[in-house]
Amino acid sequence: KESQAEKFQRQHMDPDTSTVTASYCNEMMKRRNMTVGQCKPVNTFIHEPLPDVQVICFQGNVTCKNGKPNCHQSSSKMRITDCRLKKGSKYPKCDYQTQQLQKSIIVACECVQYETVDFDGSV
Ligand code: PAP
Repeated sequence: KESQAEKFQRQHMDPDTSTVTASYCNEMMKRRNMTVGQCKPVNTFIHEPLPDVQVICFQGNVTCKNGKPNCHQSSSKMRITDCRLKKGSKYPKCDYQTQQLQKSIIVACECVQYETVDFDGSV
């Protein structure tokens, strides 16, 4: 079974893409299996090396949106792409708006290896 850390990487990690096109989210949301059964409404991809994302678990501690205490905010800005389902898009045709941003990100971390398990937002 897919671990929480593996799920985080599938849903949020894309280190090798530097420039995204308008169709990026439509392609990536499908390729990473986030359009199965329903269109995942909002998702962020991170274009930074995995180790640079994992060390966020040792950076500023913040409260998660769900009230848990295990979230961390990156001390530097990261290259990210926000994917947002367009109004009127109907499953199974998942049509996304693609927006490239540079923001500090917030992730949840768990376990002794301090693995990133949840993308909590960007600020
Ligand atoms: P997301 O990363 O876009 O939020 P989502 O699949 O909603 O994707 O969440 C990833 C996992 O992190 C969820 O667990 P699951 O895969 O077993 O369903 C979610 O419950 C979990 N999660 C959310 N917030 C936290 C948190 N603060 N600490 C640990 N796990 C969390």
